[in-house]
Amino acid sequence: MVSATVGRGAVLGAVALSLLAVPARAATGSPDARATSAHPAPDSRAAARPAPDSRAAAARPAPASPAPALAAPDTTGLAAVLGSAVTQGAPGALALIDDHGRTYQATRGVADRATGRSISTADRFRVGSVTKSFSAVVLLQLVDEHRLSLDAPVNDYLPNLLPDDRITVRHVLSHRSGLYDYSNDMFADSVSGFEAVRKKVFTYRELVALSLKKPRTNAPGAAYSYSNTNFVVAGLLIEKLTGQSVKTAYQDRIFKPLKLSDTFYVHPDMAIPERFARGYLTPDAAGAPLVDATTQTVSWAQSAGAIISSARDLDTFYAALAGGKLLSAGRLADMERWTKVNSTTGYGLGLRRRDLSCGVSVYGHTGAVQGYYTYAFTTKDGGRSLTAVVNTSNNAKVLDTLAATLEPAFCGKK
Ligand code: REY
Repeated sequence: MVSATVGRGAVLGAVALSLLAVPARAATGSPDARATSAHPAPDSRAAARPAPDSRAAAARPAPASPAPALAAPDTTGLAAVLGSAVTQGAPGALALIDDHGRTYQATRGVADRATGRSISTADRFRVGSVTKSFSAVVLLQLVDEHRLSLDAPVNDYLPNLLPDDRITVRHVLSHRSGLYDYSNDMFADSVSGFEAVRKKVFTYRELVALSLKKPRTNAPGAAYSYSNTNFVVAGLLIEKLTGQSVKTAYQDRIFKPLKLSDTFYVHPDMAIPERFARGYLTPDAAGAPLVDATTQTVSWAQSAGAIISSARDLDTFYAALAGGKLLSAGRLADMERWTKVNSTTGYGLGLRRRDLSCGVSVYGHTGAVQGYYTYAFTTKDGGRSLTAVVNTSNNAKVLDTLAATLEPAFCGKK
């Protein structure tokens, strides 16, 4: 189903409406859902955003070179991509675009295989490594507050934590530390690996110790090598510098100021607060039944991947970040200094950049945690955001398909 509506407050209403009224239109490939929406109120986003505080007022980045004009989202194309994900084995798929306060949504399949409840864009889910953007924002706020220096060694703040004093905070946040990703070994067999940690509670230092059993992947700063260990170190830094849990830091610095009412950090609790899509891990053995992975501590990831959120909240988060509401212009520029990952992808500090076929680049993160894949990206100015989610993981075809939501969302019809 596809639908569009205007203004943040109307989203939930539109979900209910789309469940009742839209499937036939979506299924028959009838005209783009935008045609049915009311006139967009240009300032509806502004009304729904948190009131600017002093940080925000000081923080708006200087306007960069104008971004290319965006084509209207292709909601029919977006819904077709979600349909492919379901055909490839995802129980359900959802996408929510916020374009300057006007929302477009598409859903396919179910949130719960037992009850058959249709998935909804209002459903909460585990965001996986999208959490890394939240952790980076907290640390960059601490840089703004002169409590942390990006080019200082991690060991200056956490004496003797790492075996190499040359590893800096910037190396860690850009995945250039060379710290081995302990999760590679943990999930070598996907289902038994998951079941072994589903209920476990790790300390950050235990996770770092797992990483340090293996040689570093590169000298500090020498290469990009994605590793959850880096964002476990980020969690340790947050707790050391703030004297608070990461939960409190996320809440006080991001969730509450942005009024992210669907966003939680419940570690080590195992449940997702209502209401949520159940997540199903795809076993490695072809044809084996999906494993309901919804309930877990996510202690293996914590500050690298344990946040729970919704599409609306992730759209709001990245729009606020890109719009200068969370960081000073200088720190946002630090976050957007790119290490090349491949020809169309860069990694900043807890932030990915994807270059699309239409010349538009988008900024956000991807997430993979047992049962859920997430894509959450926004434009340079935060004007248009997309969150797309499937409630399965360990399915490479579905992950590739989910990546294909970016083109219809930001480039429009082909
Ligand atoms: C962890 C394994 C992937 C997921 C990971 N996720 O590092 C971080 C991220 C937090 O980038 C698991 N894969 C799956 C396997 C592969 O078990 N054998 O797909 O559910 O979001």
